[in-house]
Amino acid sequence: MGDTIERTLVLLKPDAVQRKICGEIISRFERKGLALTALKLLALPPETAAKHYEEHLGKSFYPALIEFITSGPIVAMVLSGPNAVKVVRAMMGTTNPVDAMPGTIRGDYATVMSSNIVHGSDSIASAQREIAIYFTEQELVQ
Ligand code: RTP
Ligand code: MG
Repeated sequence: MGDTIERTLVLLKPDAVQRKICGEIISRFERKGLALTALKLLALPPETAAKHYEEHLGKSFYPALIEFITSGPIVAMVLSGPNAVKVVRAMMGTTNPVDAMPGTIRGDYATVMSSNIVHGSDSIASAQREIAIYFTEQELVQ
C-alpha cells in the first residue's frame, strides 16, 4: 500500500470553540504535516447535524449528540495529506476520553465522551460523504 494523499473532514466541536483552543488543535494538525484545504466557523443547523450523524439515528446517545453538536458554533475543516484519515483518527484518540492516551487530542483536552472536542471521518468513504455536507467542490482550495 502506498501513502495515498487523502482528504478528511475534521470538526472542532462546540466545547473546543467555547474553550478557545481551536488554534492549538489546528496547530497540532499543521505540525503533523497535514494541509488546510478548507475551513469555516458555523452554527450547525439541526438538519445538517442529523445528516452528519445519520449512522447513529436510534441509538440512546443520539438526542444528546445532536443537542451538543448544535449547542454553539463549530469549526469545520478539510485536512489533506498522506493517509490523512487514519492520521487524524490516531491524533484524536479514542471516542471515550477516559481511555484516550495522553498526547492525543481527546487524551489531553477532554474528560467525558459527550463532550470530546473533535470529530474526524472514520474512513475514506465517510470522509467523502461528510466533506460534501460542509463544503462545495469550489471551497476545497488545494
Ligand atoms: P465522532 O464521530 O464525533 O468523531 O466520534 P467517534 O467516531 O470517535 O465516535 P462515534 O461512534 O462516531 O460517536 C459519535 C459521538 O457520539 C458520542 N457517543 N456517545 N454514550 C455513548 O455510548 C456514545 N457513543 C458515542 C460521542 O460524543 C462520539 O464522539
Ligand atoms: Mg464517528
